[in-house]
Amino acid sequence: MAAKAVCVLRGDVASGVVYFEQAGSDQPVKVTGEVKGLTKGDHGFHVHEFGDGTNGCVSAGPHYNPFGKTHGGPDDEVRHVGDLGNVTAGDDGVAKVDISDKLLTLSGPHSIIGRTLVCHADVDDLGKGGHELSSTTGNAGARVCCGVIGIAKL
Ligand SMILES: [Cu+2]
Ligand SMILES: [Zn+2]
Repeated sequence: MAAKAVCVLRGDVASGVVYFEQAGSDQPVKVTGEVKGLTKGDHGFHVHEFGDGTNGCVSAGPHYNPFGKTHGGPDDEVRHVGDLGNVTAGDDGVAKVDISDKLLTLSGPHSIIGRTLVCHADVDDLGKGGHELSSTTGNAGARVCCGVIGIAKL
């Protein structure tokens, strides 16, 4: 069953709109859109566990990790479901998002709908940075914008 979702990211300076699309429950999820107001370079990009914005992006909790894995990059065998790696902003502060991910899903018990998409201030080291936070967050720093992933019209 096809499904579509949308996320409006908001922050003090950064913002964006990101779309999710899945042709069927066993198909990859296409993630497209853009985030603007970023510093030039790479920014960690993840689905976090909770759709809770009561304390800004902080109350979104940790990376969505229903299988109890270690943090990694999107192409790694061992990763959080929410680990989408980095998006890259150009001189204009805009990052184009164009990701296809085989672990995300928009249906079933591990659906990401109702959870929060977060873009970070710093680069996600994909678990390989040697920092104490590498294995949990990729040491990606502050949460510059975020939004709850909601059901969109097909
Ligand atoms: Cu994150
Ligand atoms: Zn992670």
